[in-house]
Amino acid sequence: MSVAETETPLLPIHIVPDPVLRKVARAVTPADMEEVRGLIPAMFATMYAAPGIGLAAPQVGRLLRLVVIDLAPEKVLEPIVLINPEIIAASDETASREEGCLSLPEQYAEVTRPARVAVRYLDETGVKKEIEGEGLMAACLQHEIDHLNGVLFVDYLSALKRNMLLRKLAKEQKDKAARK
Ligand code: K2U
Ligand code: ZN
Repeated sequence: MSVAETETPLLPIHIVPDPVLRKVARAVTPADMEEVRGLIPAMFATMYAAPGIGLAAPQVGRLLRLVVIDLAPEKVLEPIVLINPEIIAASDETASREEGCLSLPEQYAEVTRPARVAVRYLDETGVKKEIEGEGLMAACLQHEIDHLNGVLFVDYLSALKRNMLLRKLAKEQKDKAARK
């Protein structure tokens, strides 16, 4: 653990139905970069501690188009910072996988998405990058960019399944608060 990591404070992860999770985040501008440089290590520390493999700024209450991803938190760390990410291509072929979300703790459901995506973004130094993802990376890129548009994985479920999952989450959050 570097000094920075030990001193990086964890950020509170907002939980559904917090309205911040349903808002559209605004693009990061050069004026935001000082705040973003502070937010990035705190978001990575928060994501690794959860644990998770992705985290979007709206999940920690900041409506900025900023995402951090690391698919291999337990092996060699491969941290990726995506500023103002946009999907520029998506395959017609789809893939289904069980998804979770740090903002809907302990809730899982199968989600079908394009199997491969290409994403254009700025990295933490403001350099334009492009990344292609398939498998778990494709799902994670789409899941995180959805967060920037106020979209959650439950939105891809039938109304019946979505409402069952949201009711179960609300009950579990209520029971948890009662145990405190
Ligand atoms: O809430 C989040 O955005 C973190 C998500 C990222 C994610 C969801 C579905 C599919 C890919 C990525 C997860 O909760 S991180 C937890 C996790 C860990 C390993 C595999 C899948 C999900
Ligand atoms: Zn999520």
